[in-house]
Amino acid sequence: MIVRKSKTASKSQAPSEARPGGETHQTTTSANQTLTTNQGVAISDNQNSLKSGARGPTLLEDFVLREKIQHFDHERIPERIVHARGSGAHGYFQPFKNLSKFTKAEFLQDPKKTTKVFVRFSTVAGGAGSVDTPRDVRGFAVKFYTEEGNFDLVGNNIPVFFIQDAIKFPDLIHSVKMEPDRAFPQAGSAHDTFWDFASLMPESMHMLMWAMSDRTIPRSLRHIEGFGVHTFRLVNAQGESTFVKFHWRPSLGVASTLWDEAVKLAGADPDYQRRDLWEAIDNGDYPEWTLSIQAFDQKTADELDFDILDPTKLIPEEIIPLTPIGRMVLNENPVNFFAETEQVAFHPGHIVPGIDFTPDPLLQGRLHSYLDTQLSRLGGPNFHEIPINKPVCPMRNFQRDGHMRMAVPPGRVAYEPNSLDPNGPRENPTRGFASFPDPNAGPKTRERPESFADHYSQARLFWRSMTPPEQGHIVSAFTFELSKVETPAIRTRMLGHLDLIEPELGKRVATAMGMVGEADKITPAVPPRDDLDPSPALSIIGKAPKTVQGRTVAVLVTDGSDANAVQKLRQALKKEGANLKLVAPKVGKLEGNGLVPDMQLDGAPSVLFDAVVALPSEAGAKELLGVAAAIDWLRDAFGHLKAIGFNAATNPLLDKAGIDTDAAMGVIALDGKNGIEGFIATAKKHKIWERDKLVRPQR
Ligand code: HDD
Repeated sequence: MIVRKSKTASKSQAPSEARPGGETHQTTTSANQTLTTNQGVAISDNQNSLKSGARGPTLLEDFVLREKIQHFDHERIPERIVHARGSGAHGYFQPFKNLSKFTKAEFLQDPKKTTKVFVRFSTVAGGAGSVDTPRDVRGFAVKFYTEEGNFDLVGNNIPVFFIQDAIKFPDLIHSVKMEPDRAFPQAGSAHDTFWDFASLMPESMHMLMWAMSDRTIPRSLRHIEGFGVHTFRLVNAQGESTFVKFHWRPSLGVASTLWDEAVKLAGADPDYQRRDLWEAIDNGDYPEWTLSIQAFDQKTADELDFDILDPTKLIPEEIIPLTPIGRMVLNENPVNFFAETEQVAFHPGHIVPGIDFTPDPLLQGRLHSYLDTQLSRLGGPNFHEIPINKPVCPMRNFQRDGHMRMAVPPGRVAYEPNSLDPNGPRENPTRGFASFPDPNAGPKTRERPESFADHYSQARLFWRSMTPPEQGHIVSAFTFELSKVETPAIRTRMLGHLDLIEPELGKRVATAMGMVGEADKITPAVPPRDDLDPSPALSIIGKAPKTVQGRTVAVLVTDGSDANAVQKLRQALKKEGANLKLVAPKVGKLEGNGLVPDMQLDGAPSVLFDAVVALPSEAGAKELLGVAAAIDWLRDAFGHLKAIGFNAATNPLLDKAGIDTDAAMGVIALDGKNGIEGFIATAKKHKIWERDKLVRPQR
C-alpha cells in the first residue's frame, strides 16, 4: 500500500490499496523513518561524501555516494518514439448494462461492476519535455484491468489515421519529427519534411483535414473525444461477431482553443493541459467520458461505400448511430509520474476474450510494434511485472528469466506438457482466448485493395460538415503550415490536393497565401464524390454544450476592489460548476478588502482562463493603465473571443485596449442589472464567434 505524508499529499491521492501498481517497498507509515541505501543499510550522513580528511580527496570506498550517483546517472529511460509527452490518471469504468448480446468480455456484463483503468493522454510528435499545446493529435490510451486480463484501447482524439498500412508508419513519423540534420522544429508539423511526405500520400488527406481543424488544439484533455480508430470485433458466448468502432465522449463536451491562444499558452504555461487534468482531479472535479460503440454486421459493412478495414475512413454517426455502453471516471492522480505514467506500456494486442481484431493493415502492424518497443523503452521482456502494467488477475505460464525478472517461480517444471507438475497451469479451451475464425485468407501479396482507393470523399465530407468559423480555422491552419514550408513545389502540390478536396478550400488557402493559380493539377485514382451528406456530429461548434462547468474564470482585482462583488460572482459561478481565480498585481493580501489573490498578473495572462472579469478599484485601474500586462490581459481575452465582464472603473483600461463595451460582442457590465447572470450566460458560449470578424481576417 502506498502511503503519503498527509501534509504534502494532494487531495486526490488518498492511498488506494486496490489501485494497480499500489505495491512498493516504501510502505511504512511510521514517523522518523531512517534513510537507507538500496541494500537497506541505514545512512548516517546524507550531506557529505567520505573524504580523507575534511579538506582531502573523496574516497572510492564511499559506497553510499557511489550507489546514489550511479542510480541518478541512470534515471532516464528512452522516451517513446511517438507520444513521448503524456499525462496519466487512474479511474474506473462501469458498463451501463449487460452487453452479452455483443460480447462475452467479463467486464462488460454487469452494470454494478466497476473495472479499474489507467489512462494516458499524449501529444504525438514532441519530445517528453515539449509543450502541451502544439497543433497535434492527442493520444487517448486506456488500460482496463479486467479479471480476464488487461485490455488496452489505444486510440487518438481523431477517428481516422494518416496512413492505411503500418509499413508507412516510420516514414510518417520521420517526416513529422524534428528534421534529422537540424533537430527542429520541435513538436510541430509546419515544416517541409512533413508536408513533403503528406502531399505525396493522398491517403493522408482526410486526416490532414482533422489535423488542420480545431481538434488538434484542444482546450484541455478533459475536452477531447477519443476513438479506437480501427474496426474491431466483439464476440459473444455463441461465437457470433459484431463489428464495432469505439468512441469516447467527454461529459464536458468538446472544446478547443484558437491558434493564437495555443501559441501563447505554450509560453505562458508549457504544462497547461497536464496541470489542468491534475488540478481537476485534485479538486474532485473528476473528468468523465461515455464509451459508445457503432455496432454493425457484415451485411451493413458490405453496403457502406468504403472499406471498414480502411483506417482513413469513419462511419458517419448519421449512418450508424452511437450506442452508449458505459462510462469512465478519472478520480485519482498518479502518485509517481515515472513509475506509472512513464512506465505504463500500452499495446493494442492486449485483448481479452470477447473482443477481437480485424485485418485492418494498420492495426495488424501495430500488433507487433507496441510489444517490440517496450524492449528498448522498458529494458526487457518482463515489463508486464512493473506494477502499473501488472494484470489484476493471476498470470501463470512457463515464461522464465530475462532482465529484471521480479517473479520467483518455484519448482523444476518450466515447460508444458509435463507430468511432473500435475497442478501446474494448463491451456483452457473453454475460458481461453480463441480468435474469431475470420475467413479472410488469400494469395500472398503486397497490394492495396481497390476498396481503399477513394482518398478525397471523406476529406470533403469533413469540410462540408464544419460551421463557417471552423472552415475559416481550417483555411488559416493550412495557410500557416504551408507558409512555413520553404520548398515551393511542396506548397503547390498540396494546393492541388486541397482543390480536389473542395475547390472552395483550395481557392481560399491559395488566396490567403498569395498563390492563386499556382496549384498543381492532381489526378486522383478515384474522384471525390459530390453526393455525401454532411455529418453535423463532426463539428465541434455545432454540438458544443452551453456550459461553464469545469471552466475557470479569472477576476482581475486590486487594492480596494469590492470584495462583495467578487463574492457574489464566486457564488454564482460555483453554482454552475465553474472555478474562480483571483489575479492581482501582487500575490499578497490586498489592502482595503482582505482579498487574497491566487495568482500574480505577470504569471497569469488571460490566455490561461476561459473567461475574464476586471473588477479593479478606481485607484487600482489608474495604476493598471501603466501596466502592459493588464492591457494585454483584456486585449488577448477579446482577441481569443472570451466573455469579458467589467465594472465602471475598468472603462479606461478597456479604452486603452481598444475594446468597445458592447454586450452583443460579449463584453458585459457586471454592475448593471442582471450583470452576473448576463456574464455567465455569455461565458457559457465558450467563444463569442460574432466577434471573430473584428479581430482577424476572414479567410
Ligand atoms: Fe501508436 C504509442 C495511438 C498507429 C507504434 N500510439 C501510441 C500511443 C497512442 C497511440 C495513444 C501512446 C501510448 C502511451 O500512452 O503509452 N498509434 C495510435 C493510433 C494509431 C497508431 C490511434 C492508429 C490508428 N502506432 C501506430 C502504428 C505504429 C505505432 C501504425 C507502428 C507500426 N505507437 C507505436 C509505438 C508506440 C506508440 C512506437 C510508442 C510508445 C509505445 O508504442 O509504447 O509502438
